[in-house]
Amino acid sequence: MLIYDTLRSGNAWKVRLMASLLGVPLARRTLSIDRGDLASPAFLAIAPMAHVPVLQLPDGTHLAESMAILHYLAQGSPWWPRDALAQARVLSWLSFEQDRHMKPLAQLRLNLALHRRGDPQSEPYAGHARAAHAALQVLEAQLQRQGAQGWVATQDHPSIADVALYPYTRMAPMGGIALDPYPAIRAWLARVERLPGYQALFPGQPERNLSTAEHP
Ligand SMILES: N[C@@H](CCC(=O)N[C@@H](CS)C(=O)NCC(=O)O)C(=O)O
Repeated sequence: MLIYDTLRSGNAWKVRLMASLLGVPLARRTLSIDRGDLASPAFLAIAPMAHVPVLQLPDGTHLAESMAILHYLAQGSPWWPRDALAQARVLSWLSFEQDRHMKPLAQLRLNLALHRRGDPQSEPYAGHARAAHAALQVLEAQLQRQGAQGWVATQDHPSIADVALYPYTRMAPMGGIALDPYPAIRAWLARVERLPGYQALFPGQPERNLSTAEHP
């Protein structure tokens, strides 16, 4: 299979991380938003939503949206529980990630760190920071409830909810959101990073997870 991504997309990082944790080989076609690749007719033909990540499936068709792709990749593995209620709990946290967690954290990182534009004290960035901290407080409380051995939505084995929530939580400091007030989150990030098959944003270079350097 092949993933269409961009160099720094956190949503695409979820997919590469999932594939690596599952031991599924994934080829990579890295596009550039600045070059206009995501608006090109060729990309829109396979990705009507005009966003990465997009996964090319073995039959040559394509699948968009990180949550859908994680769900597809994890079928038949312990990352997607068998029990219907356990599945529903995972879906709750995927929904939280898309609705309340990813957007403020992604906007802060994109504008303040990657594009170096915007005043963190002014709107909309101050509002994004409030929303980001509110989301991290929810995640912190959940991880504390789950206990030191538990995961975001499951107990015995991590799920696609952990994969979905990892990248933008990990990169939160890039957008000025320090993780010091969130001890359970910091312990959970470290546990994810110790999982066999863990893959950094730049494979093999975990020290660059928060880097803004331009070179690939
Ligand atoms: N809900 C989507 C969000 C995908 C998304 O926002 N992708 C960004 C990169 S991280 C993108 O393609 N942006 C293109 C643009 O802004 O033009 C998902 O979870 O996959």
